[in-house]
Amino acid sequence: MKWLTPIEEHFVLHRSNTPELSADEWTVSVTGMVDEEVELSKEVLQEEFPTTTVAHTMECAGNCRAYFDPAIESVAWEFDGVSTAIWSGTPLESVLSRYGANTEDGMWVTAIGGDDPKDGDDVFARSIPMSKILRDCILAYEMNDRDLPKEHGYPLRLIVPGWYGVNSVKWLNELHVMEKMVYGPEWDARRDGDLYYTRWQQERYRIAQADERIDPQPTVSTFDTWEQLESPDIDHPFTFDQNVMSLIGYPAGNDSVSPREDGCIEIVGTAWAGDDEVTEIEVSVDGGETWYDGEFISPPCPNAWRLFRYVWDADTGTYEIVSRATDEHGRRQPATIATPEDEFDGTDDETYPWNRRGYGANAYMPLSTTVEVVESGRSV
Ligand SMILES: Nc1nc2c(c(=O)[nH]1)N[C@H]1C(S)=C(S)[C@@H](COP(=O)(O)O)O[C@H]1N2
Ligand SMILES: [Mo]
Repeated sequence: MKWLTPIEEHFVLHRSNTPELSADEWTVSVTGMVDEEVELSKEVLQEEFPTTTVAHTMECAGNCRAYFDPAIESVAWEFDGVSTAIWSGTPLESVLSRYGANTEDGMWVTAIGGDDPKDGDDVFARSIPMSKILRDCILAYEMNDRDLPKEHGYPLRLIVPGWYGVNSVKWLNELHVMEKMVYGPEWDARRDGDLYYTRWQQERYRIAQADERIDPQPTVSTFDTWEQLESPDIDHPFTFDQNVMSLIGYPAGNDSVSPREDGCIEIVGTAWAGDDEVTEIEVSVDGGETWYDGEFISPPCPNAWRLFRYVWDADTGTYEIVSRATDEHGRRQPATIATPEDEFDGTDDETYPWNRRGYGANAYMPLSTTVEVVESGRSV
C-alpha cells in the first residue's frame, strides 16, 4: 500500500464536461467584500505570492455508497473514492489579505468552478467558512510536483485539506467573499438570471433521510460533519470535514495468503480523519468479534491518512478481516449502515445513518474481507 497516490491512480470525479482551458488566458477573480476586486492569473499568483505545499487525503463524500441498502442512484463507489496527493500553490490567506477582504469569523468564501455544463444550468459553487480558508486552504496549480492535470482542475483549483472532495472546486473561476454561504434568491439566479449557483451547496451534498425537505440555510453553527450529525439542532448536515475512516490494503478480499517464514501475516492499511488526527487503529480477523491494536507505520501528517499494520500470527483457515479507526475526539467508525426504516439520523457505535444520496458513510463492516490462510511451507 502506498502513502502517496500516483496521479494516474488518483480518483477523478466531476459532474460536467472537463473544460478545455489554457493557463495563459485563465484568471481567477476575487470579488465581494474586498477593498479591491481583481483578476489574478496563474503567473501573478506564482510570481507575487508565497508558495506552500499541503498533503491532502481527498475522499468523495459518496465513497462507500455501494454499501447502502436500498441502493442509491449515483456513482456507486465501493472504497476507491479516496486518494492522497501533495498539492502546491498559493495560500488563500495571502490573497485575501492583499486585497483587503473582510476575513472576520463568520464570513464565507464561495468558490465558483468554470465547468462546462452540457445540459444543466447549475454552476458548481461551494462555500467554505473563513476560519478554514485562513487556516490552510490553497489555490493549487501543482499536484505531486507536476502541473495540475486537466481532469484534476487545471489550471487552478481550490484545495480544502481534510474536507470531502466536493469542497475542492476545480477550474476555479471566482472567489466571492461574503457574509453567508451561497444562499437565497440572488444566488439562485445570479447576474444573467438563468444560472443557478446554490444547488451543489444547499440541495446536494447534504445528509438527509428518504423524504425530508431540505431547507436552504445561510449558515451552520458548526462545520465538522460528525459534529453536525451529532447535533440535535442541525437538520441536514453539510459534507465538510471527512469522517474518521480506515481501509485494509493487504491482504485483499478473497485472496489466499501464506504466512511469512515466522508464521505471521502483516496486515497493512490506511486510516484518516479529515482535518482531525486519527489516533487509534484496531484490526479484527473474526469479523469484528475481537479487536487487536494496530500500529501506525507512517508519521502523523495533518489532513492526510496514515499507514498502519498489524502483525498477525496466523493459523491456516478462513478469516474475516476488518479495521476500525478512532479520531482525536474519541469518535470511532460505526459498525454498519442503517436502513431507511431505522429513521436514524444521529451517530453511535453501531450504525451510520442511511441517507438518500449516500454521503459520508464510514461504517467498517461493509469493508470486511474474507481471506484464506494456506500452508506457509514453513518446516516444523
Ligand atoms: N468545478 C468542479 N469542481 C469539482 C467537482 C465538479 O463537478 N466541478 N466535483 C467535486 C467532487 S464531488 C469531488 S469528489 C472532487 C474530485 O476531485 P478529483 O477528480 O481531483 O479527485 O472534485 C470536486 N470539485
Ligand atoms: Mo464527491
